[in-house]
Amino acid sequence: MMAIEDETRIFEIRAYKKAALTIETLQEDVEDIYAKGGIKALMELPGVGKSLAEKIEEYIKTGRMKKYDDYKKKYPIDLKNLTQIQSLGARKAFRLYKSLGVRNIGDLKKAIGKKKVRKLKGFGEKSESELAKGITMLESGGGRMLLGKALPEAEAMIRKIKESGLAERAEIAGSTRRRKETVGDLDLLVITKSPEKMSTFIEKMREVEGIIVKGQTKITVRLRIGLNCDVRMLERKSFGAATQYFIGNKAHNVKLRQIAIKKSYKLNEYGLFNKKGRRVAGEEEKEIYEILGLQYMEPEMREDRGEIELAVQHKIPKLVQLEDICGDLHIHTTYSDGSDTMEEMIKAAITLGREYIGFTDHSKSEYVAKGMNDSKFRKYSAELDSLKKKYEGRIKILKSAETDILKDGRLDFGRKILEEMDYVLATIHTNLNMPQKEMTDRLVRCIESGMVDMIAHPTDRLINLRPPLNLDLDRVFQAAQDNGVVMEIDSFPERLDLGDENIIKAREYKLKFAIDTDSHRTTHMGFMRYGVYTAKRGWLKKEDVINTLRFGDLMKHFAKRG
Ligand code: DGT
Ligand code: CA
Ligand code: CA
Repeated sequence: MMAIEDETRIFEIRAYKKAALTIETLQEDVEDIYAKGGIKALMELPGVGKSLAEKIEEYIKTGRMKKYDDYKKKYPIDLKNLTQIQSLGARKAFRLYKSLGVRNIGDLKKAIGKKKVRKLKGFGEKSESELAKGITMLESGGGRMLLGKALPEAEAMIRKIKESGLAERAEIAGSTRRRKETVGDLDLLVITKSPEKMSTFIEKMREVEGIIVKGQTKITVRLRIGLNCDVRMLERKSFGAATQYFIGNKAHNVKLRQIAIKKSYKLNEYGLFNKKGRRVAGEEEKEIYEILGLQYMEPEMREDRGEIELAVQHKIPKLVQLEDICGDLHIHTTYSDGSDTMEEMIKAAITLGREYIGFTDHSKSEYVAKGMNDSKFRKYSAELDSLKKKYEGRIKILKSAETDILKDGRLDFGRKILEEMDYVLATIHTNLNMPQKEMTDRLVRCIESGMVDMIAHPTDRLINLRPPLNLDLDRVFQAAQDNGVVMEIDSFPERLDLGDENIIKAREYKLKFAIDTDSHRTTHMGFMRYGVYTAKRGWLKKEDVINTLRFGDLMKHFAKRG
């Protein structure tokens, strides 16, 4: 709202954003910090000065913030939801409000239906249809939340439940445990001797907005982040069976139960029972698979995509793990649209124990991301060279750039610059609406050029926001196999690209993958785990992923390609 009112207050706006980010990424709840140290403790937080600390205090004390309320009165627009629509920023939303009275997505749909938006200055027919597409995408998300948002919430709740002293054990189940890219609701399982007290504890958790249903051993609540959460309270002797059942998915469970029946057992969420009705397993999940003669598999595989058949033959692959990852090959800095410097990113990578880090700021065509022209690349390159020396022995630094693939499949940088790079990362960022044949030709031509090593987020989709590029992926993967070009698994929670289903498709080809974070600030480096989860859901092994290679072997891989 500040931006709508006066663009020139950029520094003030930035201060708010910075403070918001600090609070969002705190290890401790800001209310606890305030309770312990008052306004002084707030002012010690990075980016929080006196005036912001006072506003935070006002909010903690009263649940309101006058400045915000005043703005809200002045601009009664549901900016939060409207700006979720791809291609709609705050200023544009304000123009829609001023000229058409659009306050929310419903109003916007009506205005589009009456073809009013296209008549506005600066909008036109094309942007009207873009907005309509954006709304459809948003709504087809069906209220499913990104794993990157749901999982940290579930983990925080589990931590608090454990700390309550009321639980012997607490675990995440459901799609969140299977690490599906989006989740419909959270499922938590708790062993407790006092379900009633546990229920009351859950009700009072700060994360909880209200109760939906409350039974003796199950409570369903609405979370403030906009998600439902089922918490089931169990006894120790059936915890494993419940874990197996509620991790799911449903189709996997149905198959497992059929196997149990064939072997004269009965399987349900309470345990595995023999013909006489005696419980033969139930406390641990692993026992159930074992007694049924199946090899155990991690939850990421349990989607009924052939894993049970493999488990019968004891041929479950050994999946790649987060600990196998040695480095990160997709990193942005202040040289393009990142918000931290090279050196800040390097230090963060060292803290995470990475053996190497590859820098990939944008090239010039990506002007929205402040991409580098040739002369800026020279500076970037020189700074990388000096940092390589400075950090010798602590971390290996690789030089690259996220180079735009132009409409005709050529790259945005010339040969001379490309040759300076340790590897070339390329991607499509512009002209996203080409028909399938042209789009595929464009990417395949690039892959066949011999100039690239890796394609970043190959489909360019944004989950719930933007559909994937219209590509014939079989042709893309075939070309990648023939030319030894690596496909990226981008770990950014909104991207996860390639996603699990496309990885499964890609596995039919002899391809290598790289799991990268695409970090735009130091805190993004922790997203690596989401890429690994996605790779596991695609059944990838360590050998399939090039950044599990130690630095020397990785360099040999790139050197072989010339
Ligand atoms: P979601 O919430 O849509 O992201 O997906 P899930 O997998 O978390 O599904 P949810 O929350 O409805 O149920 C959690 C698990 O409980 C599910 O993965 C498998 C199990 N489950 C639920 N309903 C049934 C059922 O009717 N039969 C069987 N065998 N299992 C079920
Ligand atoms: Ca669920
Ligand atoms: Ca559920």
